[in-house]
Amino acid sequence: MTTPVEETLVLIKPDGVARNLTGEILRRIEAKGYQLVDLRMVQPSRDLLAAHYAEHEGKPFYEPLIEFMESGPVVAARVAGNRVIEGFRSLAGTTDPTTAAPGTIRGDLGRDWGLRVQQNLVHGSDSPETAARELALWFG
Ligand code: RTP
Ligand code: MG
Repeated sequence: MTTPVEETLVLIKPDGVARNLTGEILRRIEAKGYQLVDLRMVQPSRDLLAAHYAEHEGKPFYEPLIEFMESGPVVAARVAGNRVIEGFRSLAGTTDPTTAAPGTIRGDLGRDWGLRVQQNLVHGSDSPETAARELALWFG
């Protein structure tokens, strides 16, 4: 079985940065064996977020999601590894941190204090096409 080396875009969302979890999240990525190829802290513009989340435009959670993502700095990482696109999403856990499995970033570190589902600490690209598009957006 081949294990293609891929790159993915990981974002540490404003809740992760505000809660001082940047180091813990990057530690988990590195501990898995993935490479941090590039890293930057960004205060994302609405235009960048609209492009990033274009697939969700018109959905009920779109506006709250954009507002949340604008609410503070985000750490963007270009991460490389064998099947890292799927692998990072597995490391992150399911979208809703309330039900994400223990051992995952969202399951271990996500909160269940009535906070909104978008406050789920991280983003990871979901396909090679998405990864290429998103890496171009965040890293040019
Ligand atoms: P991500 O894109 O952030 O890696 O997360 P994902 O694939 O697991 O989730 P996706 O369906 O792409 O949704 C993108 C982000 O929108 C927020 N969301 N809120 N029902 C809701 O209120 C809702 N659904 C999704 C989350 O922040 C999710 O990560
Ligand atoms: Mg997604």
